[in-house]
Amino acid sequence: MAPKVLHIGPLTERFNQRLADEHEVVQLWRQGDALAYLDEHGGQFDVVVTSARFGYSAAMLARMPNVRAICSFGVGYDAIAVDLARERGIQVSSTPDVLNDCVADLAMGLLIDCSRRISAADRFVRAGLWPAGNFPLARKVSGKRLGIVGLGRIGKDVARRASGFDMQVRYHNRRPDADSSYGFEPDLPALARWADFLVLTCPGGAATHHLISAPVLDALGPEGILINVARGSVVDEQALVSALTEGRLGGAGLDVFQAEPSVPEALLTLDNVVLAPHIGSGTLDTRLQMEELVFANLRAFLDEGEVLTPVV
Ligand code: 8YV
Repeated sequence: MAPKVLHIGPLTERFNQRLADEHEVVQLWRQGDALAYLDEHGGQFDVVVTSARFGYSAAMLARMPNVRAICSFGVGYDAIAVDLARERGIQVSSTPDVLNDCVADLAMGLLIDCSRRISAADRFVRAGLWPAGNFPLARKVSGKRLGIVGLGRIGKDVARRASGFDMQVRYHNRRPDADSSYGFEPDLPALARWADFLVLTCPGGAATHHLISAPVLDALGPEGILINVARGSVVDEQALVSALTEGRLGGAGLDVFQAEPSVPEALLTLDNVVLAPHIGSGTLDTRLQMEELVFANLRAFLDEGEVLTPVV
């Protein structure tokens, strides 16, 4: 019998169609109440296809006794019940590396935008304010100090880009990275105090929940800029809003939020904040590579019994 695939949430039309053409698929989002559907039919499925956005909960997994692999679109797996999957010997794959460039590019874009105030300047020109006076002076990027929280694959690509801007780089990880020559800072507030820009590229999940809280934001200070291309959960969003509205933090470039797609109302009116709707990996080029990697993982699992890029 052909293996049965449960597709959790819609991706692009092309992806959905390709999956349905190549495999025997049920699209969960079309089945009404998801858990009620799985109570009745969960036992039929061998493989799950999901994404970083839709995830795959423990409640779903508990209703699916025969699942053997979970193939996810996206590098982050904080929304997937990986501990339970591991306990049950279920393989989990994500799509690492293929999106590093785009996420690192966006981090640099947000950093430059916040510092040089490109979005604010654009609003200024569109509002017809230029004839009435010059746009206020902004702050230089090149040669500044960059603190990276989470020097993993994406963090290293941010650091590499920053070297082209003659920036000094230090980082904070749980442990020093033996392969890296950048300065390791075990004390996160100390890194924030040193840095002009603090860029977050660490994974989401329980281990990094609200890692960036009021003391770290205060250490970054009224001239410091926070860039988050990681997960909304890494930042205490209320503390961030307070720091920004009270002028205790210089600015922020945010691609991710605590309760996407909701963005705190207070951020919408702040001119020193650049907001993006979780577009880190969102280019045609990268999304296609992510798609190919999901299909390659699925194929490898079905043909050889092993996914190619397992989550560790
Ligand atoms: C999402 C992401 O995967 O890769 C990740 O972890 O957050 C993004 O690339 C994308 O929005 C699709 O869910």
